[in-house]
Amino acid sequence: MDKKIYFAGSIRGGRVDADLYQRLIAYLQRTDTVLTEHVGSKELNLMEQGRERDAWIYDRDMAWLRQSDLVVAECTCPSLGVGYELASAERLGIPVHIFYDHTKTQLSAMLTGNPYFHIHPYEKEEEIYKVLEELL
Ligand code: 6K6
Repeated sequence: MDKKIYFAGSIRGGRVDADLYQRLIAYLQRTDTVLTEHVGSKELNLMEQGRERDAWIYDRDMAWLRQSDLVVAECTCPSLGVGYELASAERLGIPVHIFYDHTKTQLSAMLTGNPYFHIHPYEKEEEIYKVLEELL
């Protein structure tokens, strides 16, 4: 209840699951604060925006990550940025819960092989909400 949650999902890695991110973020927002609401937005500019603008995004996101109580990541669509965020959260000691649809993807061994991460493979979206319900 009233945790600060850093939701991580693919942006430049591909937006095929953007609608799912939006539903998960809306679910989390019923009880908690999602710092990265924009990850579910349809309006995001996916293009590289130059080192300076991207540095602004990086600095802001890392500041949010440092403030967060919990990271929730949807990793069905692989993303370098999400991988970086997960490793950063581990370094900062922030708990990380990773969800992925195991009928669509094989998660990297760098995540499944690391006992730090709480890994939740799912087949149906409803399964994610059940885990989140218990978590929050
Ligand atoms: C919106 C406003 C200004 O710039 C944008 C678009 N870009 C991003 N905005 C916010 N967060 C981003 C942006 N690009 C990547 N991220 C962070 O990295 C998010 O927190 C995602 O979890 C993750 C996605 O990484 P990629 O490698 O798939 O882009």
